Amino acid sequence: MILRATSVQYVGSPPNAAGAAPREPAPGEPDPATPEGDPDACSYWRYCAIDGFLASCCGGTHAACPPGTEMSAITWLGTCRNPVDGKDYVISYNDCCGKDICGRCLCQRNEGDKPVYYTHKSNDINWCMGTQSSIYNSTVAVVVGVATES
Ligand code: ABN
Repeated sequence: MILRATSVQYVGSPPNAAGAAPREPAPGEPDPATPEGDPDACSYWRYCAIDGFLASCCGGTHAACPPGTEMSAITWLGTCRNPVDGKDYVISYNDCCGKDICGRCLCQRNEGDKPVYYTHKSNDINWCMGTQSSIYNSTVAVVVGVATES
């Protein structure tokens, strides 16, 4: 004898049905609406090696300095993994210079950071050098390339 189910009744929402409310992301799992993360949050993937105030909280974006500041050309580089594609990217942490310290969204993640006596490997340095003003305001995180070796 062949039995065929012709209909199923669910109590509450059927699993994975169109229109069903999406489930909450598990701890550590990216939010499906913003899988890359939130550029205003210190946990954002590009900030893995940052030490500074997030420019995105200070009138700029994660990649653009706040109006009225100048981006330093001399910077500190880090390597961070993008959770969306699993690739490692070289990130340039340019300081934004020329306006008083922002004071919002201090973010210290420090991956790969070395003591200041290894100047070129330290993020604990005011990189507002060669800029019109040496006054530090905030920091951006610009992707400059894909890391090919570890
Ligand atoms: N690179 C950010 C920063 C600025 C001043 C002092 C320490 C760190």
